[in-house]
Amino acid sequence: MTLIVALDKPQSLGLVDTLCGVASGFKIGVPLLLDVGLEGLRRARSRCSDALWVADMKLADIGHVMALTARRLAGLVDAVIAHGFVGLESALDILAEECRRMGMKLVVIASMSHPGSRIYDKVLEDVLEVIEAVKPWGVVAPATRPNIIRRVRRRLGCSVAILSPGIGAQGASPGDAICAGADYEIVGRAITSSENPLQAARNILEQQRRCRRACREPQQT
Ligand code: BMP
Repeated sequence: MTLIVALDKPQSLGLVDTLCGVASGFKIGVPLLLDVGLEGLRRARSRCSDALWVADMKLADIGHVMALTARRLAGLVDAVIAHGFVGLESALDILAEECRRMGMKLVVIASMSHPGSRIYDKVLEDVLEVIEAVKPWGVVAPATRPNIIRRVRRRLGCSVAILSPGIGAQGASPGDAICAGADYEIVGRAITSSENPLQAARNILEQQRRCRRACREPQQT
C-alpha cells in the first residue's frame, strides 16, 4: 500500500474506521491535534493500530524543543515530521537521537508542495546534505514537482522512504509521485472532502497501480 491519508479537518478522525486497512497510514495535522488532543489521538490509533501513524507537527525549532515535542508523542505515533532547513547541529541531530532512543521514525522535509516552496528548492542540495547526515527513516518531497522527488531519490538512494504530498487539491495526480520514485503519496482533501472517502481512496490506489505499471513499462515508439 502506498497511500497515507492526511487528517487535518475537524471530525476527519471519524474516517479512521472507514479507511483502516485501505490506507497504509494516517498523518495527523496540527489543526486536528489541537481539536482532539493527545487523548483523542490515542483513541483513534487504538482503532487502527497496524497503520503507520505520523504526527505532522512540522517541527522547526532548536533540538531541545523538538525533542521535548517528540517525547510528548511517544507511544501515540510511529513517526514525526520535522523541517530540514533548521539544519543539523543542535537541531536535527538532537531530534534524531531522541527519536532513535524512543524507537520513533523521523521524517525530514526536503522540499514542500506549494508554489512558495521554490525557496526550499534553492537550498535543496544543502538540505539534502543535512538529511544525509541525519539519516532519517523518511523524507517529504513534493508530488507537484516530480523532478525534486527524482533528485532526492538519486542523492539519498533507496534506504529512505519518500513521502509525497500535493495530490488532488494541490494539482498533482495520483501516481505522479510514485512514478518519480516516491514510496507513499500523502492525500488529504481529495479523500477527506469527498462524498465517498472510501471510494475516493480506492480510486487513488487504483490510479497509482495503473501509473506504476505504465511508468515501469518500456515506452512504445
Ligand atoms: P491535501 O491533499 O488536502 O492538499 O493535504 C496535503 C497534506 O500534506 C496536508 O496535511 C499538508 O499539511 C501536508 N503537506 C503538504 O501539503 N505539503 C508539504 O510540502 C508537506 C506537507 O506535510
